[in-house]
Amino acid sequence: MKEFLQLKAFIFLASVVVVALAAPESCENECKNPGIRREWRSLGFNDQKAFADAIKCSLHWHLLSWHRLFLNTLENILRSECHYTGHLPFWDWTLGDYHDIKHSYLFNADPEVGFGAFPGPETNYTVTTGAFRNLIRAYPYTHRGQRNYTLRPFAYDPLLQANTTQTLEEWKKLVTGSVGNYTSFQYSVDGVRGEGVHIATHLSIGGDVAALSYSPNDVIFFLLHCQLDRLWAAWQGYSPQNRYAIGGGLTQDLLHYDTYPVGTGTPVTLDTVILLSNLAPNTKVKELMDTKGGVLCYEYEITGSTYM
Ligand SMILES: [Cu+2]
Repeated sequence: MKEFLQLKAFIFLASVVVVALAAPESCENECKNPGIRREWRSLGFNDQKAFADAIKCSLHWHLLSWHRLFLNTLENILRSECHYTGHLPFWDWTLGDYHDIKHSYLFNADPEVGFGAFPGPETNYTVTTGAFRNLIRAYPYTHRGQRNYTLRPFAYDPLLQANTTQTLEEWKKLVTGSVGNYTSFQYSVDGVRGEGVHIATHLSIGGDVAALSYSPNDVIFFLLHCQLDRLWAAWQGYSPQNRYAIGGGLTQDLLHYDTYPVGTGTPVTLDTVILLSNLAPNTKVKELMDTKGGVLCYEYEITGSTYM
């Protein structure tokens, strides 16, 4: 039961991602030249290395938020503090990776641009290869990053495979479903019991990125969440009814989770103010509804799963 409550809390925090998008308040400028967020594979070695180097530079920042503002803030930090001239990359698992996530392109041992091969019990699932192998994570105790891939991470349904959520077919279902109903969309992305692509991806990779309160310890977190941000943007673009749809509540009801999977209590509206500690100005949800408007100015590279 405790584990399930943790999972629910995990889903809640994750849900803040979609609800809690923020952007700085000054946005009178038009977004004429949006930054392009690219799929990792299309970056090429030099740009991959530039990202890896910038991430290593930036990681003295300790951030624990999971939302569009968070990613935008990180992107700004990489560019302003770490001499990074690119934009955040995303990981499009529908490009075939889902057949074998454990051996997918990103998780390779290259010392400069690899995210590290999946480790085994001999290192206690500590990632010992890849560009980020030497990063020490301070939370919740001093350690090197861990991962433990589990194809079937759901205790309540031992046969359910996480990668069934990562197919192109599932992606299209999410983008084209829930028209005009944000709550239903987020519900589908998370799943009531973590069976949606968002939570399933976290849980199957395992280790740090599967942890409720410190999943950003693993750099793959950022590429994973860019992909989810891209999914949301695709859904927003699919129908005019989706564009400014928002929903859910500010309070999580764990006792009636199935009834209120996206929160209850004070409803989240376009005027809800998102707080990101003091890392970014307080921002209203409506300033985050357009990746090329408000305080945001980026778009996603077109890939095989772009479906709008
Ligand atoms: Cu997440």
